[in-house]
Amino acid sequence: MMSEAIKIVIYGSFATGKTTLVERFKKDTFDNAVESTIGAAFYAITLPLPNGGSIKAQIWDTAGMEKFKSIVPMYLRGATIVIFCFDSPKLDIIREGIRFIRTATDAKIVLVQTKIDIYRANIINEDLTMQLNLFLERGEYKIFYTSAKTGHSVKELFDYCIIKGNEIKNASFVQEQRLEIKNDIVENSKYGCCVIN
Ligand SMILES: Nc1nc2c(ncn2[C@@H]2O[C@H](COP(=O)(O)OP(=O)(O)OP(=O)(O)O)[C@@H](O)[C@H]2O)c(=O)[nH]1
Ligand SMILES: [Mg+2]
Repeated sequence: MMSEAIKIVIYGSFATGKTTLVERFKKDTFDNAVESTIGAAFYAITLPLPNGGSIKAQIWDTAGMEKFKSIVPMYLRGATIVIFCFDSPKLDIIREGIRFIRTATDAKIVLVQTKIDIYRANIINEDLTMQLNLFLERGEYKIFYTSAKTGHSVKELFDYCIIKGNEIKNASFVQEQRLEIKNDIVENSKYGCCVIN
């Protein structure tokens, strides 16, 4: 319906695996010694659809280093989807991250616990798992558990984000069209009223 690319922003603390995740999706590679991101990196993605069409996405991979924190909101603005990455599933880190994202955008937030190949073994604390699940249900957050090392759930994550982002964008486009038509009707009826008087 729309040709404009959807904007997806990857957000998360230093070394949580944001760049490695998008590199796995884009190039199907895994780099043990990837360099820390400076500012942000940009990826253009085209997702082919089974019906022959395609969806274009702009993916912004932001820097997690503390010194870049002040410029991250600039990238978050105008996003349709924010992929929020964390490696350790601590509730206070997740809450704080969501608060930070919300200062810049009301985009849909998709949570991603990265490095599941190493962190899975650490989630033996049942209390923490229960608290996290409750929090996710209440906030209706979608969560993916990924490993860029093994490739686990990486394609599923990006496919979901691109397709969902496209749906959200199309829905808001239809909403805007409706508003424009409504405003036109109001304007015309005002004009008609003046002519009669
Ligand atoms: N075992 C394992 N290591 C990973 C995984 N994803 C990333 N890493 C490693 O974690 C380190 C940090 O990865 P990056 O992708 O640079 O993290 P980042 O979030 O982009 O970091 P900044 O750009 O500094 O914010 C690298 O050494 C990666 O190889 C994973 O799924 N499994
Ligand atoms: Mg990076």
